[in-house]
Parts: sequence; C-alpha cells; structure tokens
Amino acid sequence: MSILTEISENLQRGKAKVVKELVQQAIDQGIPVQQILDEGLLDGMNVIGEKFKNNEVFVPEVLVAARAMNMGAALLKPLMKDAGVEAAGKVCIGTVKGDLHDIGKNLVKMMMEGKGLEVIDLGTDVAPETYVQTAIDQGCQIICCSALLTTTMGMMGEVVKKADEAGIRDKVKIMVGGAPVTQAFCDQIGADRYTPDAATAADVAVSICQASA
Ligand code: B1M
Repeated sequence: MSILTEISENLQRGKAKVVKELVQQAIDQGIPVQQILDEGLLDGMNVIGEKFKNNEVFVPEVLVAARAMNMGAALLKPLMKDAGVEAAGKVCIGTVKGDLHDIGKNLVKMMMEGKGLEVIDLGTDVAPETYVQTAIDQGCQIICCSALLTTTMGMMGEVVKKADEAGIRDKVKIMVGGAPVTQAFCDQIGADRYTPDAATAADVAVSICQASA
C-alpha cells in the first residue's frame, strides 16, 4: 500500500497520531506537498464526507477524521506557501447572532478546509455587519451562515440586507444552512445557496470559488 493510501485510510479511521507520522514520512520522502494533500488527506476526507452524506458514518467519526486531517494539514501548511499551493478560495463562516450552536458550523468549516478552502471562523453569535465587514476586509468570495434556532434564522435575512447595502453582492455569495433552514427560506431572504449538509456545502463552496476565479 502506498504511503498516501495509508494516510487516507488512517484519516478515515480517525487515527490522528498515525496520520501525523505518515505525513511527516511522506514529506521526508520528498513527495510533493500538493500530492500529499490531494491523494492522502483530502482523499480520506472526501470519503468521510460522502459516507456522512449517505448516513454511513455520523458526527463523532467526522470529528475524529477532521482532527486527523487538521493534524496532518498543520505539518503541510508552512510548506504550502513555499510550494506555491494556492487555497481554492476564501470564505468566512459563523453561527448567526443570538445562536450559540456550533457543532454543525464546525463540521462545515472542517469539510471546507478539507476541500482546500481558507476558512475564517467568526465563531457563534455573529452580527450581520461582522460577516459583511470580514468579507470586505479579507476578500472572501463567500459568507457562510449557520443557524439552529427558528428564532435566529431570520438573522440570515439581515446578513443579506447588510451585504446588499454594502454593495458586495456581485462579488460575494451568501450560503445558508442549519437544521431549520430550507431552500424555500433561502429563496425568501434572497441568499445565494442553501445546502442541507456539511459535505454538500463544501462542494458548493468550491464550485462558487472556481466560478469566481
Ligand atoms: Co439546542 N436546540 N438549544 N443546544 N440543540 C436544538 C437546535 C433544538 C432543535 C432542540 C429541541 O428542542 N428539540 C432546539 C431548537 C428548536 C427550534 O428553534 N426549532 C434547541 C433549543 C431550543 C436550544 C435552547 C434555546 C435551549 C434553552 O436554553 N432553552 C438553547 C439556545 C442557546 C442559544 O443558542 N442561544 C440551546 C442550547 C444548546 C446547547 C448549548 C446545550 C447545545 C449546543 C452546543 C454547541 O453547539 N456547542 C445544544 C444542542 C447540542 C442541541 C441539539 C441537541 C443538537 C444540535 C447539533 O449540534 N446537531 C439540537 C437538537 C437536535 O438537533 N437533535 C438542539 C448536530 C449538528 C451536526 O447538526 O447543526 O444541524 P446541525 O448541522 C448540520 C446541518 O444542519 C448542516 O451541516 C451539519 C451536518 O452536515 N449545516 C449547514 C449546519 N450549518 C450549515 C451551514 C451551511 C450548510 C449546512 O452553509 C453555510
């Protein structure tokens, strides 16, 4: 079995320490950083993402896989800059104002990072103007809003309004999600994309960033 396949398979099993060791070995063997990322870490994360989408694995498995991914990626990060590996795009993400649920938001973030996107995590209880100002200041292609409460999902409409007022809608797309959010709600508030789960959100974010490149 190649070392990259070993990285992918150990990541899927959530073996963070083993993944870290294997990534270091791959670096020492002179395997290009992009290849370690694509054929090792991202390959494993993609498998987990698909299984999660199909209810073959659940939140705990995704979290341990994501932890393994993060430990491996931490070793590659400083080398990526030197190797000229560009992030696939930049997004900011947060749970909307008044809402403290962050498990789903963190999963979306991890899946997006797993797809090579740079993700600015604004945390929870994020004010509409914070999303918009961050997107402007950091040059994000996408604002990602998560909400878990029927009482807070309306805040997503405020984010859309603030983005409209700031005149950034032609450059910055707004993605929404979370248990109470639906396609109909997305259409109603004029957001750009609704996705039901973290893996689909990551796929859609990558395609938005590619389209705007
Ligand atoms: Co709260 N809570 N909670 N809670 N909580 C719910 C959401 C609730 C449904 C429970 C219930 O009553 N059955 C209910 C909401 C009812 C409603 O509004 N319809 C509820 C309530 C009422 C509350 C409080 C008001 C309770 C109280 O204090 N009286 C309070 C609110 C606090 C606040 O936010 N201001 C509260 C507090 C809490 C805890 C702090 C205890 C804890 C949160 C811990 C944390 O997040 N760090 C908590 C939890 C854990 C839950 C439940 C049990 C689990 C939520 C969760 O993490 N699910 C939840 C009941 C339930 O769902 N069974 C409940 C797993 C997570 C992976 O799913 O976040 O949906 P989810 O993410 C999915 C998708 O939705 C999607 O991807 C993820 C996976 O693929 N997704 C996106 C999410 N964001 C996305 C963004 C995207 C795309 C996809 O694009 C940008």
